[in-house]
Amino acid sequence: MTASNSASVLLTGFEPFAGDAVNPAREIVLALAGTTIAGHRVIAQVLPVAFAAALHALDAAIAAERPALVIAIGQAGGRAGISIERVAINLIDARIPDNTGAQPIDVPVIAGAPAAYFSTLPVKAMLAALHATDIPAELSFSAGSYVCNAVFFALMHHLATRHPSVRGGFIHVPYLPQQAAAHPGAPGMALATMTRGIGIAITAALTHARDVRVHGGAIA
Ligand code: PCA
Repeated sequence: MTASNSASVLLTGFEPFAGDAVNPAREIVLALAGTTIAGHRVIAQVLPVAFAAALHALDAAIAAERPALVIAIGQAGGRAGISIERVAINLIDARIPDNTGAQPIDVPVIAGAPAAYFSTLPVKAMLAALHATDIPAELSFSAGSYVCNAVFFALMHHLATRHPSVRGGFIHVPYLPQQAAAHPGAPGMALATMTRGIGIAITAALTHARDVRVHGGAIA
């Protein structure tokens, strides 16, 4: 294990998928690339929406950058707020094919790995920081069973087994307004708002070595 580059944060986003022309996750990470947040340089990596290739690209980016913190970001059309994920599961069950046509049913992300990992980000501190603003945000207990969850799981397994001192996690974001307009009933959020919100979440993650102890959760 080599030392991390304590001065950098790796942010990953995704290319568009499911017929959409844009993915807000890509736009957010490109907007934040090269900026400095809480003394950490932001490095952006756009991942393919492809089960195998996304995991390879993620591993390569972590190996190349040795970041102090890794946050993967994806689009969750239909959600209304910035959605901080708590749990990654070792399961792929693809409702639609990925961008290479692969559509696995009920296979593990990584065979032999644990059933699940928790985010190691201070999720409640991040949520509190967002709730102190006008940006809608929530905790989520499922990142789904598609490429985002697979990247989240692979990220947590990679860090747990190779870089245990490096924290990581996943955040889902809503549709952009132009996407929401094409999906009647689905909420949208402006790119500037999402980008500001992700910046606030990253700042909270970098400035809280431990999470805050406040009530959260959901009854069902
Ligand atoms: N969202 C998808 C994959 C890529 C993305 O941005 C998901 O939630 O799995």
